[in-house]
Amino acid sequence: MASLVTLNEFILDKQAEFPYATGELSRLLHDIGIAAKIIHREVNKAGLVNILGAAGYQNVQGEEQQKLDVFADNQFINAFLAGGEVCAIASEENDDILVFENRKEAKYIVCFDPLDGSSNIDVNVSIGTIFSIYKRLSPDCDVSEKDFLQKGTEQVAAGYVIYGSSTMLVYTTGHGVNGFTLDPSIGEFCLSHPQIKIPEEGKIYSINEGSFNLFPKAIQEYLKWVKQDDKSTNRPYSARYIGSMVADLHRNLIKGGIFMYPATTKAPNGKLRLLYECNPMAFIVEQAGGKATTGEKRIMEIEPENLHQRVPILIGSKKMVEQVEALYKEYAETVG
Ligand code: AHM
Ligand code: MG
Repeated sequence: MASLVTLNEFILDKQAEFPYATGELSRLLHDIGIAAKIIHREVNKAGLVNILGAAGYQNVQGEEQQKLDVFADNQFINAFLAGGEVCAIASEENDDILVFENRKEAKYIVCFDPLDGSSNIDVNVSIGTIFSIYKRLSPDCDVSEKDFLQKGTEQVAAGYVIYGSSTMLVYTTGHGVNGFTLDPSIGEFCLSHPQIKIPEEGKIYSINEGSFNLFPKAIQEYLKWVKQDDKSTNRPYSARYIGSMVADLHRNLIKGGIFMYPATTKAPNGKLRLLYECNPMAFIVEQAGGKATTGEKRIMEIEPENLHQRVPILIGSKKMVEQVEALYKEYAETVG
């Protein structure tokens, strides 16, 4: 029987491949693994304890915060505070960046969504954590919001944790994507999905189709196309959408597919946040061989303007994303 490789062993092995590595990023990834295990524990007993439901106040986007959102946010902040490699964080749950005291020498900043898809908590559907790690820009001065407004191409590492039928941590440092499944009996994330590659093509499309009438023409035409019957192109495709980006994307990463949260006439920038939802997922999917775009521009090349900025996103199997991009181009030319 092949021996188990734990997340920590894997991180240390990778660090050893880089003779000048200081171990700071390794320690930071290790801290994220610890926070993820604590959140896993709470998510799993969420139905048992009085933790379900709203915390009674709203976050910066005017959405109601769930108790578990607050709990998860605090776990990550505590893990970074204890670790010492992070000088500041930005999170979906906090209006402004949080600068840690006495961490001026720390190299890294982290953007994260502590519990994405939180409207699914009360109904026992998979939820996730998303994180994105950058080097601070200003080593000698105080860290500021500017340090967070870096393009996705500058990410040092990114990943997500999915709290599903099992809990998994998937991450990249720009050398491929690896997935680790939590074995609760030993409390360790174990390498279960080495070098994940997203199939070039798939037959799953994931989108909130209830908004069909509000979508751009390119998306509407694609949605009509996927439903047609045509053996040679494997159509009709399968619709799969549970409203948890991490879970919807994780499935498509493994099986092949496209996830779309486009602009709508009501929300011209879409819904999902560039810094802590789209960029990290784009980094992972590109590292697995897929693509992520707004329809017109590569997600990771967008110059961020503010912390909670939203962008439209089409992400997944390369050929599927390229087909929708071609439709965007076609309809832009028709209008232009
Ligand atoms: P959240 O960050 O408030 O949880 O919202 C993000 C979630 C994503 O996980 C998911 O893809 C999307 O919202 C679903 O939105 P909709 O209900 O509009 O389809
Ligand atoms: Mg979110």
